[in-house]
Amino acid sequence: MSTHHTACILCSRNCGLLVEIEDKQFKKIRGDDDCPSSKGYICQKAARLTHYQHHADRLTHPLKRTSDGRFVQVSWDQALGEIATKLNRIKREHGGKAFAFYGGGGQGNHLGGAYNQQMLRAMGSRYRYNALAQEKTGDFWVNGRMFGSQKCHTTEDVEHADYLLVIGANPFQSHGIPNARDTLKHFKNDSTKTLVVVDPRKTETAKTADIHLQLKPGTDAYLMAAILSIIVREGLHDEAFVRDRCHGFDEVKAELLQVPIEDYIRIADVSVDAVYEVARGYARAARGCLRIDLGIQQSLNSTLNSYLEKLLFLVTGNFGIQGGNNLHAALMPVISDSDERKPSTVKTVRHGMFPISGVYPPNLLADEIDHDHPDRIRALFVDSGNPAVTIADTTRLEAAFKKLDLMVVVDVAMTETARHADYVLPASSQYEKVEASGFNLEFPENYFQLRHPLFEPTGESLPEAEIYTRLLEHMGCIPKRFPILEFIARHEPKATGHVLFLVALTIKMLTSRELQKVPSSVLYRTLGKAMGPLGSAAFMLPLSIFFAKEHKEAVRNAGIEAPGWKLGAAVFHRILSSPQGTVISRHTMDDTWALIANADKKVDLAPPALLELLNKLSTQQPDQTSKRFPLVLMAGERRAYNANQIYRDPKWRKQDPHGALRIHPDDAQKFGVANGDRAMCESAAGQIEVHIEVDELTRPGFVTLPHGYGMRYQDSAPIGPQINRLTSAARKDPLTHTPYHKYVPVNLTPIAA
Ligand SMILES: Nc1nc2c(c(=O)[nH]1)N[C@H]1C(S)=C(S)[C@@H](COP(=O)(O)OP(=O)(O)OC[C@H]3O[C@@H](n4cnc5c(=O)[nH]c(N)nc54)[C@H](O)[C@@H]3O)O[C@H]1N2
Ligand SMILES: Nc1nc2c(c(=O)[nH]1)N[C@H]1C(S)=C(S)[C@@H](COP(=O)(O)OP(=O)(O)OC[C@H]3O[C@@H](n4cnc5c(=O)[nH]c(N)nc54)[C@H](O)[C@@H]3O)O[C@H]1N2
Ligand code: SF4
Ligand SMILES: [Mo]
Repeated sequence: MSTHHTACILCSRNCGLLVEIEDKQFKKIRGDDDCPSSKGYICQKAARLTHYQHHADRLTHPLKRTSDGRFVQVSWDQALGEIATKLNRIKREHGGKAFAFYGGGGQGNHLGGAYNQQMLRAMGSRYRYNALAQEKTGDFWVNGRMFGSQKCHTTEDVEHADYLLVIGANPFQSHGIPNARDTLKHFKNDSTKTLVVVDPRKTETAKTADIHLQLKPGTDAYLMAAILSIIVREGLHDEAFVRDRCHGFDEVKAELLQVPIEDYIRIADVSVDAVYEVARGYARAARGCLRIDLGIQQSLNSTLNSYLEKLLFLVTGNFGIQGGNNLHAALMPVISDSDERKPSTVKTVRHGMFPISGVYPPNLLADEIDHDHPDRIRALFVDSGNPAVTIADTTRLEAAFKKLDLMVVVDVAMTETARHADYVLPASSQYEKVEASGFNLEFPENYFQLRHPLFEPTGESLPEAEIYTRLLEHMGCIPKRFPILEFIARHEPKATGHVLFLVALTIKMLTSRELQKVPSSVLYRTLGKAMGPLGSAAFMLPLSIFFAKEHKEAVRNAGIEAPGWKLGAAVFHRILSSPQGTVISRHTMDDTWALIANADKKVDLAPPALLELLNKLSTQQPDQTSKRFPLVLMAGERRAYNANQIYRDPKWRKQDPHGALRIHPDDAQKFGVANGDRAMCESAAGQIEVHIEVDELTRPGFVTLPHGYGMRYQDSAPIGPQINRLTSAARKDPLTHTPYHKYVPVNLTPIAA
């Protein structure tokens, strides 16, 4: 039996864990008090991680699909050799645009991203599709317009807030904020703190709130516009803040003064008095904080919602303060900047869509594969994602997969997506290799945790660093050996802070444009070799150097000391030697302003495209139900026993085995269904069978199905709802193409027992 530091990989919080292992198994899993961010906290899901590490659908060998549709076991050399030949041929005959990559990292595995992104560069393609463009790209696009870069990502200092407004998020179940349940309890028990929840369902979070605005689904833009209008009309905005720190307040104010407050509140169908109380309470709070998530990002007006949400904390001056919303530093960039106004922007062939933060919307993937243009997508890599279940319109996507010349899936498990692939490549699990999460979105302190391997790899599985480096070798994109660099990496004394290696590396890279496309693999095959089991993290040396250069003072404030340029190497070594996680920068509140990308360090409150969206709100149709589809389905609710597509064995669940459809008692009566009944749920895109759970907490007219079901375990039928058979790729935000997963008009018919 041995004890190790590691982390949970089930959501973006990545809580630190202390685990006891024996016989290649987790024996005990608990929260790690030494983890600087979670400090011992965990939720009930982490204790079940054995169901991720060991299950019957783990991949153990590379697989190839034969002409009769079966998978046969092949050697790594055969699989990678054949894939390399096919990729090189596709590139030669059709150019890089024929290649697309999906995924690249889940909730806890972002090291692999440094390796798989090289595939795009090697193929000469920009088409990286990712789940972030199913949720957060509206937010990123707005950040680009307001702060000057899509990399300027906002975070919330919930812990220190005295007034917390939660809109369209259920942190009790989904987390996303530090130690969510403890933090919410804190709000409940402290009479000086106020919690407001805006949600059509009385969620676990809403139950702890002082005020719950149980609005009509899809009407948040009206509600937020009304709140903002009250604030400016009553002069509750922060005059000095909008004058000194922002541009464009007068234009926004003029627009907000046009808002018909009471009409908009009526559309949201909540109490007028309560809305005034919230507007005044939040604006007057010393430390007002806003937490939002999918409830507004995956519903009607999602890009506008992202704008209004930011206006709320900006016009009230709840930005750049303790207990407010802030920007943050990041060591490993999960979000990049790809302003579509740059001439170098590559648009998709069929829809002419540009990337946001470097990623293209999953909603368009099927269309971009399945069309007649010679530049269509012909080869697809999927890594760390299960799009066959998680992208809108499953049925359409399955048909599109059949049109591909080559489909490769890199995963730890036989997924619904892998079943469509030509080659399935087994990755070692996140506890069998060195791993890390890039979701370190914290301010003023920033953390990083490099998890060390706990178990031997399952079967012949390999870490992504090895899979992609070998594939690039087969493709002829990288030599197998770097004798000089390997020698220096092995023999350079620690005291020089890697300077000899870095000089030699720079000279080598300058001599070859081909090598510049695959820098992570070069580092992996050189410095990585000298790092033993942590070798895949070698590419973090240059990242640490950039980080230390940009945030010198904050790094020193975190207690990391080294002279001059050696500070970066010191960050790198602090990370390598802290498997429990470590603080890497400690900022001052004022650093928020330095993180703004606009040259004058001010925020643009009135980007024309966003003002126009606000202006057009009055012409929108706020209710998109119809006689045929009278209910609004939230397709994808976070519950106690779902965790994206990470747990596959249904035995991990202690409740809700069917992933029931929750429906208000009045609706249950109206539609002739009762607890435990089966019913057919139908949308314009498709239909699925569901189990009924009558639920007083939801709003009449609003029904919910959980996210994270629909997997086939050991070739079973899908377990629980495949919700994306009900969603349509065409129901989406017009600008960003993010889906309206939380607003799917449906009908329900009972199935006779
Ligand atoms: N248990 C669990 N936790 C998870 C995950 C998981 O699968 N399971 N997944 C993780 C991931 S990838 C993500 S992105 C996050 C998402 O985390 P959240 O966004 O917090 O989770 P959801 O349950 O999808 O939606 C949040 C809330 O939006 C509400 N909502 C629906 N429609 C509307 C609306 O029109 N307006 C408003 N104001 N609210 C609305 C729902 O009732 C719900 O309570 O969760 C993460 N955490
Ligand atoms: N209708 C509807 N659809 C939704 C949502 C919704 O609310 N409603 N939510 C959306 C959101 S917010 C998200 S984030 C997505 C999530 O959807 P996906 O990104 O498709 O799902 P994940 O669970 O993140 O996928 C993780 C995959 O990575 C694999 N994996 C685990 N560890 C490793 C590893 O170390 N290496 C490799 N190579 N693979 C590994 C797992 O086996 C799994 O197949 O779903 C989206 N889809
Ligand atoms: S699921 Fe999220 S909140 Fe729960 S233990 Fe894991 S990382 Fe922490
Ligand atoms: Mo997500």
